[in-house]
Amino acid sequence: MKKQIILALIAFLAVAAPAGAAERVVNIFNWSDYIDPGVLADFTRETGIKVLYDTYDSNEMLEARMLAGATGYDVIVPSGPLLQRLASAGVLHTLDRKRLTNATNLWPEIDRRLQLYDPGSTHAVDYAWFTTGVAYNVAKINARIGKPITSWDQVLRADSLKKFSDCAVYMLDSPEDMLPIVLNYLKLDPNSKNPNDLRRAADLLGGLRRNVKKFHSSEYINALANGDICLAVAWAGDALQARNRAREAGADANIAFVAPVEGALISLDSLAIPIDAPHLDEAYIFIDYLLRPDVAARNVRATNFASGVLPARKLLDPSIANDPSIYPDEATMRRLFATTAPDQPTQKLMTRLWTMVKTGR
Ligand code: N2P
Repeated sequence: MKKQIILALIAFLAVAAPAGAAERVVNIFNWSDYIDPGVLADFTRETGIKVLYDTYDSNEMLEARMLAGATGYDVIVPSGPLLQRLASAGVLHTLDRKRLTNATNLWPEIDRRLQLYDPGSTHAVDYAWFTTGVAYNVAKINARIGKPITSWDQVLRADSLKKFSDCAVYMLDSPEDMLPIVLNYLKLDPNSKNPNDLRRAADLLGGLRRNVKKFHSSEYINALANGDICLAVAWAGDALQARNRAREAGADANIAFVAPVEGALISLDSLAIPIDAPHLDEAYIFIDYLLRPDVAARNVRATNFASGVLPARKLLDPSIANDPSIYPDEATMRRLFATTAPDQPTQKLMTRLWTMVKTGR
């Protein structure tokens, strides 16, 4: 009898033990087209931690999830203004930098810029940074206006934009990108929270609606690469991904990206941990892995977004490390502007204006 119990116990343990040694996982919620998939596979190979990976293409999507609570996510990637809102709402874990041994690789200048949103860098580290400009099909634009895109004037004036509507234009579905760009174009403060300024910017964009095929923040990569559209207001790395996809497919679409002369928005996306992250240890291990220079360099190669990890740059081919669309030169740097989070009433106004821009109502 005793022997039977012991045998049963052994059998039970043999079955239960592997399940009991709970599989380690980390739940990641990141922007689409924002990582080298090989990095995720290697992370699991090296650490034994399985990655569950979900994507989004707007801060609004991430914010809605976060405000609904209990996301189950361990690492999220908010842009600056959303980082600012989430940190002040108290829904982010306070980082223990001692647990991020690779944080010493962070680029001091980029870290400083991130502190505009997260004073003291207590809730986040930079993942990537980039400008928002114009991506276009060189041949199709040249056929229509006989020159390249250099100025926002060519995109934000209805009579100019109209010249491209037959080959199709996309704009980002992102009020936090589009409104500041237009404010700057109108020679207003790009960071203005003045309702009248915001209304003027929205009116201008609303006036362009009939020449915009779609407001969307991720489809333009393939649409440009396939030649389905000829121009998009675009995030730098995504524009270059479109260029590379076209090249790899042997398509004749030659895609260029420009940060226009009037100046462009600089944005930073950060790595943060929700306060109720179910796998805190794994979240730290994952973030620390992304801060490894070789890993960060792989992500730059795959995404064409500059990394906040400074030594990664030295590991890149000069064609990437010295591409001013990825790592802007000094002159471009001076023409870049950043924005901060609007307060809640202003955010509401921006959301309402954005619906009007897209629908006319
Ligand atoms: C990646 C887009 C990330 C830039 N496709 C917007 N935060």
